[in-house]
Amino acid sequence: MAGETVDYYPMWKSLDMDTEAHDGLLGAVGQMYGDMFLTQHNRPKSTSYLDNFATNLHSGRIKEMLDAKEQGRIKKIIGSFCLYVPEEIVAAAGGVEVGLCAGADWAPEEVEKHLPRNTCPLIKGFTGFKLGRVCPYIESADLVVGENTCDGKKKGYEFFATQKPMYIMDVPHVRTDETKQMWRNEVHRLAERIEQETGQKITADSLRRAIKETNDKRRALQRLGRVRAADPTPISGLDSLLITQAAFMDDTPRLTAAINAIADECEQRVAKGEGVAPKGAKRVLYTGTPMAVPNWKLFNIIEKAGGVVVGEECCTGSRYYKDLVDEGGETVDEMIDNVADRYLNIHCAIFTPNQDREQDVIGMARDLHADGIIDCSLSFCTIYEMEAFGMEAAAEKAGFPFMHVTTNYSTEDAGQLKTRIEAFLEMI
Ligand code: BJ8
Repeated sequence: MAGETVDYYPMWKSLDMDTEAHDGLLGAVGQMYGDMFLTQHNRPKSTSYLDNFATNLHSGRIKEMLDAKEQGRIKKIIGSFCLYVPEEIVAAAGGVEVGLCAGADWAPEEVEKHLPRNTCPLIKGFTGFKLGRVCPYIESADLVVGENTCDGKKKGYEFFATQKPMYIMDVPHVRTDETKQMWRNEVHRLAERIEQETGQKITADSLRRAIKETNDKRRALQRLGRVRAADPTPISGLDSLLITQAAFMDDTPRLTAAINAIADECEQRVAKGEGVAPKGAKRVLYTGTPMAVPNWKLFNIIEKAGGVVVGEECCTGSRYYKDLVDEGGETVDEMIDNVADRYLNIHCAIFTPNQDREQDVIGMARDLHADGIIDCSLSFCTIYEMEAFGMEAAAEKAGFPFMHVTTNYSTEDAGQLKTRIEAFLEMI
């Protein structure tokens, strides 16, 4: 995946990365990308943007951000691992927020010197990427904003903070008038911390612009989400997943334009009855834990087995784009409150009760004409594993066949998953 014309090694070395290990990572991910994405048939032509994005993920995109920082066009790079960290606030203070590497296993022996073996792969993943020095996003981040969401992350960040400068947000776990106010205060505190980091004050203009730009990205994703209701569906789940994954890493206005171009092409394909899978292919709604790059395993198995993923209710899916920030505020304080209110409505399993997530899933399954629901938890993610029972009952009540899967980042269970998914697709 390294760029062809520019030598990125000096940049990676300047970030103190282990370039030899990183070469191994890029080789493996490049191979996986080729096997999973480039073997798909009838992709919309405009998805070539995604191939380019993937090629530049650890090279051109990092250089672009570092160059922008050197030239003063962005002040700081702020890393995060969670949907509750508002990118509008970071952008309004002159920074850029990026999602950090967490989608693969790396340096497990090193990780297990600091974290229990039975820890969620996402948490072990980011710890390993840091200890192995193979993630240019982590290495180029000036500050990492964590959050007290699940117990694993909360405690995992205590070790991560020994490796990188961190700031932790306190996310409520229930929704009441009190916690709404507490969360608003928390987002105001984040704004102050980011201003301090970037040395740039958030103004009404800069925040209004950041809200509008991010809303435009979410609007483009909503548009793309809607075209997937068609049968045949114009774009694969794999490509759609990658587009949402890109939303955490790519330049916002450029990505928004690319998503709109993909949505344009998809709308034309729908009008012509063209699809990525044949009409009548079994339609799956995904729900569960997020899938960070390069965790494409499950979608690849579903789609190679002849199914098509038509929507994803997760943080690398609809939860990222379904709600917009109210664009109506006048003062910085009002706008920060609007940002906070939008983020408090993310239906993550850390909240209790969390029936709203069930309603989201059933609503999406209906709107997107899903034939069945696959709910997936990363191993040792207690909260999503717990919610799987209620989700199954909700799916049953609404008449949707349902399957729960627990998996991790290894390929060891790929054969078993394939067998189960083929049987599920057969049955629905
Ligand atoms: S808003 S889903 S990104 S917390 S899979 S690390 S929950 S043990 S990632 Fe998440 Fe924010 Fe919620 Fe979304 Fe813990 Fe579960 Fe691991 Fe998870």
